This record gives sequence, C-alpha cells and structure tokens, in this order.
Amino acid sequence: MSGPEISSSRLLDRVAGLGRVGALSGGGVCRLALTDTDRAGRDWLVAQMEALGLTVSIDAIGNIWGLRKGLVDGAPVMMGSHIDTVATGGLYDGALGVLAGLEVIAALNEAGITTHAPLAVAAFTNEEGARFAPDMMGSGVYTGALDREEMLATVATDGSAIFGEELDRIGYRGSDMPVTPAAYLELHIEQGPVLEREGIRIGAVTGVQGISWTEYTISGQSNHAGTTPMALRHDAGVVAAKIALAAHEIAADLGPPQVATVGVFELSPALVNVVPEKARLTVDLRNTDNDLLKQAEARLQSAAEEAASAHGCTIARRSLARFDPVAFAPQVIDRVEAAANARQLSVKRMPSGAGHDAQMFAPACPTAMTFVPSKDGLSHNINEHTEVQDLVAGAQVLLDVVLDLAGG
Ligand code: HGY
Ligand code: MN
Ligand code: MN
Ligand code: MN
Repeated sequence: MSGPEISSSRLLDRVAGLGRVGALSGGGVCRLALTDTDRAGRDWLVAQMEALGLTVSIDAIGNIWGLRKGLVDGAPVMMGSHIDTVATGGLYDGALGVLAGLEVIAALNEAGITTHAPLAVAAFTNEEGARFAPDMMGSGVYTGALDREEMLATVATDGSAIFGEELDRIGYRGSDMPVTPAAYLELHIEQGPVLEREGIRIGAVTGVQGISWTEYTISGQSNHAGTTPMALRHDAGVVAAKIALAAHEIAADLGPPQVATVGVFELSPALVNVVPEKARLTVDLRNTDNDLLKQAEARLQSAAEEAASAHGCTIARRSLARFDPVAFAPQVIDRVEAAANARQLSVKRMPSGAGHDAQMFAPACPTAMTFVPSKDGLSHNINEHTEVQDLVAGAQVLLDVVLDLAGG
C-alpha cells in the first residue's frame, strides 16, 4: 500500500466547487458571513465532509467541524480555516485551509490509513469580520477567547442585522460542544508579496501581528454649501478626512511593519451642495509590536479629538476589534520547516500580516500555519490567485505535519 498522496485534480475540483458558491459575475466570490451564500457554502461543505465519512458537528456560533476516528480516542489533530469571505473575495483566502484539510482526509481514505490520533477538519464562522466585527469571531468563541453571548448579540457594522438572528435564519446555530484539539494546523495563502518576491515556496509562519479596528462616528451640522462661511461650519466630512490622513501619517512616521487602512468612509447626507452633518469611518491599524500599535492608537485618538474640536463637531469612538500579536510554538514551526525541507521545498520563517483563526488556537494548543505564495501579493481582491503547484505543495506539507503529529 503506497503512502497517502495529495491529488491536485481532487483539490482543484473542490476549489472550483466551493468557488461556484457566491461566485461574482466578474470573477471572485462573495460569501459574507451569515448571508445566503455563506449558508450555501456551509451546506456544500457539510455534504463534502459527510461524503468523506467524517462525523459533522456544529456549535452554538455555527462553527463546523468533521471528525475522523483514530486508532485511539482523544483530542484530534485539527486542520481548519474559514469559508466566509470579504465582498471582493478570492477563491483561496480561508477556503484553501479547509479544502486542503478535506484533501488530506481523502488521501488517507484512499491509502486506507487510520492515524493514531483522531483528525478533524474545521471551518470557523465569520473569520473575516467584514459584516459583523470582530474578525476571527467563530474561532474566538470556540477557544473561549471571545464571549459567545456577546458575539451572538453583535449588530452588523452597518446596523442592518443581529448576529444571532442571522445565524438562526441560515439554520446554523448548533449545540455541539467544541473539542480542544491536540494541535491546530492552518494552511493559508500568504495574502502578501513576500514569498513570490523572494521565490520561496513555503512560509513557516512565526505568528500574527496585532490588530486594532476602530469606528469613528462624527456629528456636525448640515448647512448650505454656498452661503455658509468656512469659519461657521461644523463639517463632519472634513473631520473624517483629517482622521483618515492622520492614520496614514502615523503609519508613515512609524514605518514598516505598521500599516493603516481606512476601509469604510461614509458621509451623510452625501449631497453635493450640503455640508456633511454626519460621518462614519473605520481605521484598521496593525503592527507586530504591541507597544508601537498602542502608540499608533493613542496618536490616532488625539488627532481625532483635535479635528473634532477644531470643527465644532462631536465624535464617538467604538472599538470593533483588538487582538494582541500572537507567536506560534517554535516546536510546531520546526515541523512545518522540516516537512518543507523533506520535500525539497524552499521555506522561510515569517510573521503573518493578516489575522487568522490560528491566532485564537495558539494559547490553547500547539498551533502552526503554513503559507503558500499569492500571485502579485493580491488578496481581498477578486483576482487573488495561487498556482496549482503551490496549492499542492502546501497541502502536502499539511499532510506530512498531520501524519507527524497524529501518527500515521
Ligand atoms: O482582517 C484580517 O486580517 C482577516 O482576513 N480577517
Ligand atoms: Mn483568511
Ligand atoms: Mn481574509
Ligand atoms: Mn484572515
């Protein structure tokens, strides 16, 4: 009986299968958390898990995991990620980690191998946080890092829905109790330019940088664009603009790896001849160094308060997400590196710029992430792409580390 082999055609079939769910006419996918396309993706995934003989569980926040028995009972080695996407999503962000997990199971089934420890493949609810903040919500509740009832009561950032009601609407509020894995492994696209630029096949991820999401709501006074002297205006729009500029100036001043993104920027009443009465914007700040991230947050807050008072506006700050930087266990990073070397795949240790479900597992169990290159470093973009040989290489490393940890 030959060893288990990753099949590129099986993997690509599943990438295409899930990619048809929420497919956008111009390419890419949109499966925002708890929407009908997310439900369709979940239905597709549960069917795939059952077809592989996995026992499917769903918990109270909609996390889905399929269990494969081992020779002994006990904590499973878990492979996971997410299948929800941003609105301009690609085929691989999150999906690759779940689909490669299914492919590992398929390869073991085909080879007739039962690992010593049980295995699990998981898809966590609302990793993106794009519709309901914070991100990594499902994995945060699964591991106890986030409070379940608080998350279920979360209102969508645009005010349009309540998390728990949407979860019920799509029929994915389960009651199974999460199991703490013996180890958690996540294969993910890098979503950045480093591996491609350096011509390296595999990233052995050392950790995840700190994340800070803030929403500012500014209230001024609508007024006539033609008759109102500049000194008499309470222009919420210019306050928002100054906050957005301050975010970028802070990132430039601190230098890499500090990043700043103003993703939401809304004015009201948004009419050409009316001084904006209201503004809402979000600022995403990240840094591998928590002290520098706190410095950036403090500088942003004082810039926001200064701008609001200079223009006679009031300002409300709401934290949407705040996660400290996380380091993965060196002994598991070593295993990713060793698996890549054993397959003569070039490998590099590197931090993750993006947030991931793995960061929620790091405090709970040995956790590792493996990256594969992103073409042109693109992600959260419909043109996100990773070459098939890199998808397969990542899945092979995942298989080897799973066999290493679960015994097979
Ligand atoms: O924002 C992030 O880094 C993740 O994709 N949710
Ligand atoms: Mn992701
Ligand atoms: Mn993402
Ligand atoms: Mn992510």
